[in-house]
Amino acid sequence: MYLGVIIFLCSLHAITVNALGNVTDRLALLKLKECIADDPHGILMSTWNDSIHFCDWPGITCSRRHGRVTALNLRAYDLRGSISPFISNLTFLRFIHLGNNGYFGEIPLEVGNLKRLQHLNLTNNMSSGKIPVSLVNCSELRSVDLAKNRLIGIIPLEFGSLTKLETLRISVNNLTGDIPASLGNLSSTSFKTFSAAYNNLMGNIPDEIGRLKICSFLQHRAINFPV
Ligand SMILES: *[C@@H]1O[C@H](CO)[C@@H](O)[C@H](O)[C@H]1NC(C)=O
Ligand SMILES: *[C@@H]1O[C@H](CO)[C@@H](O)[C@H](O)[C@H]1NC(C)=O
Ligand SMILES: *[C@@H]1O[C@H](CO)[C@@H](O)[C@H](O)[C@H]1NC(C)=O
Ligand SMILES: *[C@@H]1O[C@H](CO)[C@@H](O)[C@H](O)[C@H]1NC(C)=O
Ligand SMILES: *[C@@H]1O[C@H](CO)[C@@H](O)[C@H](O)[C@H]1NC(C)=O
Ligand SMILES: *[C@@H]1O[C@H](CO)[C@@H](O)[C@H](O)[C@H]1NC(C)=O
Ligand SMILES: *[C@@H]1O[C@H](CO)[C@@H](O)[C@H](O)[C@H]1NC(C)=O
Ligand SMILES: CC(=O)N[C@H]1CO[C@H](CO)[C@@H](O)[C@@H]1O
Repeated sequence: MYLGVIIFLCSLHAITVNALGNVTDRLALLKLKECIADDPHGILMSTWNDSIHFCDWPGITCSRRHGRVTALNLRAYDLRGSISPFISNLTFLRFIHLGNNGYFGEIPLEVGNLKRLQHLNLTNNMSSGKIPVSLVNCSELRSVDLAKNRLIGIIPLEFGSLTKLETLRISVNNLTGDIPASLGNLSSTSFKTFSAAYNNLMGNIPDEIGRLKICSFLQHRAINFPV
């Protein structure tokens, strides 16, 4: 009798989570669409509508189990607009690829709420402002590619605590300051690729980073490789 009640409550809970979750996901995607000012190929404007389920919209992948959005892949759609902070409501998101578009404005700090995020690729856009420190809360991150944008400020030293990070590409931006020594702590984990060329970085390259297999500092000012 007790067991039956528990099973009933659990399945009720699962249904509620899904019912609320998929409604939140749909709303978040519509908010992302609202922030697109120009969609020259009409990809979002003419296909992201309720005639088909959002899991079947171009660029969207959902998990079979929960019917929640796990990947957002809008690469090279020539979209121009900003990234809505509502992106953080896609709580099952593991993969974001918005590369080769015209995204401008700041990367919303709310992205830091995406606890399952593993890959973030915003390469070749016009994102400005600072790299949000909140990304350190995405502890599952494997790759972060912010290359070819207009980012300013420093490389957050907190990135040294992203223990699953394999790739960090921040080349071709307008970043300043030092390459944080804390990144050296990653070299003993799975960290393999670090690319920071074409910025306004200064100072020494920490020994540990200099020993990484793939490492690019081309055009790094005041290069001072450790011997
Ligand atoms: C959300 O999930 C519930 C329960 O599985 C389902 O009845 C409903 O149609 C779904 N709504 C959307 C927009 O997917
Ligand atoms: C809604 O999207 C479908 C494809 O997903 C498209 O064929 C249809 O024309 C769209 N409807 C409107 C009103 O844009
Ligand atoms: C979704 O995201 C927005 C912006 O970050 C936030 O204001 C809102 O409370 C979030 N939650 C839901 C359920 O929409
Ligand atoms: C990380 O998340 C915690 C808990 O939600 C929050 O208090 C903290 O401010 C976040 N850190 C950053 C750098 O945003
Ligand atoms: C990001 O996307 C670009 C373009 O699709 C690709 O060349 C690059 O390898 C990606 N970055 C990572 C870290 O996967
Ligand atoms: C980069 O920043 C410097 C110093 O703030 C500024 O003088 C320069 O114009 C910027 N370059 C680009 C390409 O934004
Ligand atoms: C590296 O990690 C250790 C142990 O967590 C910590 O004490 C140390 O301060 C870190 N080094 C840097 C440069 O952040
Ligand atoms: C389509 C578009 O505007 N892409 C831009 C993305 O950002 C890079 C770097 O800022 C530009 O070179 C691209 O033209």
